[in-house]
Amino acid sequence: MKMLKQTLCGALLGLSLAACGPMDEPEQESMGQAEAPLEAGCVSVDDTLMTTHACTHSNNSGDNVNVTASATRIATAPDISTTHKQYTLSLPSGAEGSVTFTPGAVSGLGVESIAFYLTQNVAFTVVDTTTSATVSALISESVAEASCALTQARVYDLVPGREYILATGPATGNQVRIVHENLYDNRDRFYRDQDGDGYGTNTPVYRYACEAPAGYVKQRFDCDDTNPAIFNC
Ligand SMILES: [Ca+2]
Ligand SMILES: [Ca+2]
Repeated sequence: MKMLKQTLCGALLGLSLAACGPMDEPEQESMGQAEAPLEAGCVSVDDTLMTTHACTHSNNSGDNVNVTASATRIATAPDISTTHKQYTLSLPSGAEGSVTFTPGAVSGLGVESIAFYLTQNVAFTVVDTTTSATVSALISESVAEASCALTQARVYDLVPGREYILATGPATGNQVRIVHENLYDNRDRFYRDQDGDGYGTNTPVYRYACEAPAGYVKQRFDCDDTNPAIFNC
């Protein structure tokens, strides 16, 4: 499926965060996987520009919002849907706490892949308030970014406009911080490296915020991708 390509500052970290927003680009093929909310083969968001972006918010005190989480899983729990924020959740002592989250429509695909970054490896449950069902995480992993307190990532496919309850904890210190990112907002470009010299062709393939697919690299400028002795040209 051909789609209008959109990227965000995740791929353009030189821009100020205040300027974060989608930018139209020419149509591109996207490995035939653009239909899927979480693209096939996307198994990790560690070591991606999106994680770096989330850490930027985590480290910027001006992006921090303090929230007292609800002691019960209710739809009236405090909302943490605003983007480009870090939410510091105060949890009930020794117990879990709940907040609510409603994803915005960004991709136009009817489902949005949302990454929740956490500062602790604690229980994290997402409940759909429409169906009362618990939503399964598609990615649940540790992430490592220098000078960043975010150590965990959980990725879910969620319906835009629908309210979800996020229940987390208990946590050390009765506090956990959360930064959320929309994977579609953080599309990144990779280049096919057929000859394995570490340099790809100059034609980008866009993916949601994921690690590079097998056979693709982030470095382009291979003018002969059939000869590993020729690269950076
Ligand atoms: Ca190459
Ligand atoms: Ca080459």
